Amino acid sequence: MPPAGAASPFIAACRGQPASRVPVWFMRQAGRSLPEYRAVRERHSFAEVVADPELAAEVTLQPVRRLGVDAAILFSDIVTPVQAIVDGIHIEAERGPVVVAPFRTKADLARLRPLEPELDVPYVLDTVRLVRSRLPAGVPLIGFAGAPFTVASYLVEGGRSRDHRRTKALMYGEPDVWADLVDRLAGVALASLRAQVEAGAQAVQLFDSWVGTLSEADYRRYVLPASARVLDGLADLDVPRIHFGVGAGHLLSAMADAGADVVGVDWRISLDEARRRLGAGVAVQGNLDPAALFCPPAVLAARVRAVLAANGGRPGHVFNLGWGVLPDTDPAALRTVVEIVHGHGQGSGGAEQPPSG
Ligand code: 1CP
Repeated sequence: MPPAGAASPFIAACRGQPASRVPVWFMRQAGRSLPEYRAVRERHSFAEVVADPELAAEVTLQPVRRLGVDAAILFSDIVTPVQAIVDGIHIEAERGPVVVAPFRTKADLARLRPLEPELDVPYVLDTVRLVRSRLPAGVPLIGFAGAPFTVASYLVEGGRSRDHRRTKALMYGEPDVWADLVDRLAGVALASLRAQVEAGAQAVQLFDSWVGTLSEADYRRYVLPASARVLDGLADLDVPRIHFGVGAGHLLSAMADAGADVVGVDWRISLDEARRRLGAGVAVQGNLDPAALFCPPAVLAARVRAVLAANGGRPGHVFNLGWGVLPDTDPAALRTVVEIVHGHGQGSGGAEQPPSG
């Protein structure tokens, strides 16, 4: 295999190296904001798309074609691997993952055996291989997994939750059961990510979407060891590891300590402040508010430039939203963001020069 994305601005930025331009991709770039995705979903359920490598590869490539982003992200879901080994997990279009019999006791842990990716989720790996064979040169594929805490929250709550009360009750009240649960989920995420990289993924993102609900002390005690097992377990594969949470500004340095090369930042703190918290040697990803895509073009453009200015031209910035693309976003606005980011710094000495004036 050629060196992972040797000529890719995305890989360079993930490694903190100067890039030919600021790279940009969007979390949830495949999905309901794109008419061509909705057309596929009119004929197939979400589960059908994920389980069919041709359909999943097509949907993964749609935003690359339409938006000109610098990376693709595998079309799948954070619960796809556990769905393959636990009965009664499905995804509802509006609600997200639903677990018919939630995990509440020590006895439930027996339902979580280790993942054997080539046997349990062969369609995911076939999708990775298909996408890799079809992506334009210089556009890497990002593989992903749900982090142990966030996947555990779906298993314990039975679905989405506002306050994560049952998850926290288990975590605080039965720390041994909790530790066993997140350790098993770390094993699932690690096996899935290693298999995705072996199949051709050139970077990985660990999504810990709901972890911002914890204090730093509880994060370090109850979550960090499991997430570190996933991220450290990928170190020998030499692919950039991105670690992301929502509302997790207070956890940034702890999330970097878990073993990330890049930490995703939402819009609640500036990239400048994020860099102060992360220290040298960690790249940043983010952090335009997805709601900005609903603003008039001049307002959107100003907000994109403000994100670029907060990074101040430093290497090691992957432009992204602070969270996923909202479903009714106009794809033309996403395209505008790509054009502004790609135009930034070009013709005035390169993307890595601090803005003048
Ligand atoms: O570009 C892409 O769309 C990539 C594929 C992708 C990814 C990376 C999907 C497809 N889901 C995810 C990750 C994911 N799934 C996360 C982490 C990122 C984030 O926080 O946004 C989470 C929390 C989920 C769980 C999930 N799956 C939800 C959220 C529910 C909740 O609790 O708020 C939803 C709505 C789903 C279903 C789903 N997964 C993906 C899509 C496009 C959809 C929408 C369903 C559809 O089209 O029918």
